[in-house]
Amino acid sequence: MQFLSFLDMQNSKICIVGLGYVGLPLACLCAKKAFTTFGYDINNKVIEELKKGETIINEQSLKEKLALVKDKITFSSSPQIIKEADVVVVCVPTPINEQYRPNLEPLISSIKTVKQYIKPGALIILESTIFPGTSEEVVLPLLKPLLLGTDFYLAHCPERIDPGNKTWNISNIPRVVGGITEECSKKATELYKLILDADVLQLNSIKAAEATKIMENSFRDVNIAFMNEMAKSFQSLGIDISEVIKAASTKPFAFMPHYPGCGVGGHCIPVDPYYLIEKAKQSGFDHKFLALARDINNSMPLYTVNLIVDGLNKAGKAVNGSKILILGLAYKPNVNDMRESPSFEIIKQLKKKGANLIIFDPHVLEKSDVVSLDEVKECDCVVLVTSHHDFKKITPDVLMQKQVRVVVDGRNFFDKQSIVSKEIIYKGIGR
Ligand code: SAJ
Repeated sequence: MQFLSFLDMQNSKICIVGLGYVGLPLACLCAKKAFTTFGYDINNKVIEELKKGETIINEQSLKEKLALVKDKITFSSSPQIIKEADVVVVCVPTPINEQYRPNLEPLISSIKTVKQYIKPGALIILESTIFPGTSEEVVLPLLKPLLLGTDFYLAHCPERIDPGNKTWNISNIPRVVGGITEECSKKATELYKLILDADVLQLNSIKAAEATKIMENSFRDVNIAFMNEMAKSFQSLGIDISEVIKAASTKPFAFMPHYPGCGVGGHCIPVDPYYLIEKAKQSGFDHKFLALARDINNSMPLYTVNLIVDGLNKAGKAVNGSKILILGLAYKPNVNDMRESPSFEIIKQLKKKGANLIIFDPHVLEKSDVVSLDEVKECDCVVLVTSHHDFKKITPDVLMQKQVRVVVDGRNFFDKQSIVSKEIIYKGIGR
């Protein structure tokens, strides 16, 4: 297959394997850029909804993009559709299991399917987050006896989707690409330069591309852990960490604010470091720092529960029997994604202590006990887990009306002074 040129764009066909929060935006973008675009997913329900121009992904901008191009994408749950494609982009989940070990099953089964139907000479691109070495040690062997450079080409372009981000989207986020061979790298780089309106950096190896995403997200995890440890320290010293972060941020260089919280959720940040930790172990290196950061971040839900215990005790109450309103199930603001959300551990621990819980997340009403805060007439304690914009309307007066005694602010979201001024006990994370 010749390198893709702009003229070839309309002739080349792209199949996206896995139509979740990574694959679906990519399929929409390819269709918008006039590629003949196929969308394949094993979940027939997902396919049926997409054929109607609907998606369970609760992101307005994606829904709008899908509505514009839905008739330009051929959606199917039959892998036969892969046969048509000159390019196959694999965007399937790579979660971790209970023991924090990478679960490559979805990737492995996808590759086996792709192998069965791949068009000779097609370019296979992996966007799923994988540990350095996965492409060469796991994916390549699965594609045997197909011949690299004849039957297929293989490259990795780590996904950088940030659901809900209004500034950075799949089209304008710069990307990095690495292939098994120079030719693989060039083909994949050429492709992304055609699809994206952003810089595309071609790396010298596929391992470098695999390591890039892991570094990006491990960087974020350790910085969050740093702030979580500072928060614990400042809480004991009576220092307001929010004020100190704001102060440190006035330094115009060499400081990058991150924020303490009741836990680190999502499908990337709390997951990706484990990929490197596990892989490095195999080569005899122990990522003490990454592992420590993970332990610190994993300790935050319990730290938050202890703040709830202390706050209620200060109000002369026990958790047992207290009415506690949990605000937020999603792992980050203004989305409905609950993966790895700290809310679940907090809820589990409070239930164990006999709390009477009311759960409310305006973005996850199907898992909420109430559909509006108006339904909550009174409660002893309010715990904010997710800083949804909707919660801005919870003023100290609203708290007073509901006879709230304690506020535990898991994201340092509320105005502490205004709450304290109403003689409501306030516990933040490091403030
Ligand atoms: N969190 C903190 N403190 C912080 C930042 C985040 O506790 O300072 C928590 C959030 O509450 C959440 C979790 O960490 O529970 C993850 O938050 P996130 O903002 O990192 O959100 P994600 O998981 O959607 O991260 C994505 C990542 N993008 C990709 O992997 C392609 C990440 O690399 C981005 O940095 C991040 O979006 C972003 O910047 O928004």
